[in-house]
Amino acid sequence: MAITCYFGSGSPFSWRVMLAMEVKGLEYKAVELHFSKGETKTPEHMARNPRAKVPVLVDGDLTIYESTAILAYLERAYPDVPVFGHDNREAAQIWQRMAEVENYLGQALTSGVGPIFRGEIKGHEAEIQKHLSRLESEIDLVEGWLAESDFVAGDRISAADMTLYPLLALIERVSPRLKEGFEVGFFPLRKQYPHIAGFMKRIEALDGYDRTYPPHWREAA
Ligand SMILES: N[C@@H](CCC(=O)N[C@@H](CS)C(=O)NCC(=O)O)C(=O)O
Repeated sequence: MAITCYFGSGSPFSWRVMLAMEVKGLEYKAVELHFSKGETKTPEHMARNPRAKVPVLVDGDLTIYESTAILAYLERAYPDVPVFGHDNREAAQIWQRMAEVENYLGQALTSGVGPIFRGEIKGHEAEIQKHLSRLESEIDLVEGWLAESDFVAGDRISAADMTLYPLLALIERVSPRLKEGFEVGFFPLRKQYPHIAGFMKRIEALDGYDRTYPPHWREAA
């Protein structure tokens, strides 16, 4: 087995890489690094990624980090099942959606939820609410995309879906906590957004989806 993926449970960046490998039908070894035990900060891991983050992919003598770069690498190295489209047009659409998801929805999620989980709410309520409202607008946009097609960049699954799904799953998981102190119009996610609900179900029906599911979410369930 040539590919090893170092991942963190619940890390949306790790999850997207694992989904891509499942869709591509690749064999890989998933090695979990526990954030709570400082396993991303060991000298061994920092030699793989000096930023002390996951995911990191090791394929033979290549070590690569940053999830988007990993997705692009997997596509070049293992093109049999494409996840970046079949022609220039599809590729452009997929990259556009990926960038939109990452730069707007992903950013709003990180900015809105980060301070809450770091216990940094006091004095920042208005700012957090602004990010959560921005997040809601982004979710509205995604619902519109999914009203038009089964996946976010057309009717075939792509890297854009693998980028989006783990963020939606995270939003769904953290929403009950967010709604304790903030106005969260996107709760419950699947009830408010039927097209997103259908999309999530399609991803969850993928072969190998279970292997990508964050282990500690399962334990907590
Ligand atoms: N831009 C990076 C983000 C990776 C990232 O932020 N990973 C987080 C987990 S979601 C991490 O490893 N944090 C290290 C830690 O919390 O110890 C990517 O796309 O791979």
